[in-house]
Amino acid sequence: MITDDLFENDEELNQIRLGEGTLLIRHFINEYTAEIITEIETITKQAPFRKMLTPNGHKMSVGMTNCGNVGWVTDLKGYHYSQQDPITQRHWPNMPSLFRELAVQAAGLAGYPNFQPDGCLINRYLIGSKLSLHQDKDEKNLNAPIVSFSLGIPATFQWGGLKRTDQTEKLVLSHGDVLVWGGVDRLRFHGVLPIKSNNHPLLGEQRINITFRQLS
Ligand code: MD6
Ligand code: FE
Repeated sequence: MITDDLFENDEELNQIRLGEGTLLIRHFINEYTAEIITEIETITKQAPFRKMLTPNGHKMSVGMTNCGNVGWVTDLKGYHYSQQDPITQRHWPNMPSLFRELAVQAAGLAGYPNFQPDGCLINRYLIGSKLSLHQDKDEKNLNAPIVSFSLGIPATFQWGGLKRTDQTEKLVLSHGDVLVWGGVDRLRFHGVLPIKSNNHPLLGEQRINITFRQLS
């Protein structure tokens, strides 16, 4: 049937293989974004966005918080995962089941059928916020992928290689896009260029990125 074929092609067009272990799925969470934003509002009432200190004492320009069993934090002692929010000394808010379901589904599409996220880092970028080139290597289980949701105004993402000095490709991540990466790509360097002035109908002058991680 023609309509089915068109639909399938459409789905395939939205899936872009960036590397052997990496799949970009454009618009994957589009129809859930309003609900996701409501969940983020609930989470940030309990665990507000804060600008953390890097180990060498720089305040990050990105506001961060977490939900789930474990959350990523940085302070003068280094990067680590913690079950408690260092501001409130309480557990991080629960990971909403919608978040988990969508992240597990995206991981499955990308070829990671056993993804069990237990931590979820939520980043808030205002105009000018950036994230320097880094590797995500604080997770004990480097076999599990990371799943990343983008919401709000677009970002230019830098997608590098396994060495910091490797050339980077630029990639625009827009509202509703999901990026899944693991396997041979798991330790690639990556970053976010300073966010350009823009406005999004649901989030205004903000970009929110949610990354799901499996620690165990
Ligand atoms: C961001 N994302 O998109 C930052 N890390 O705002 C990350 O640093 C990231 O998207 C690991 C895996 C996927 C990511
Ligand atoms: Fe990262």
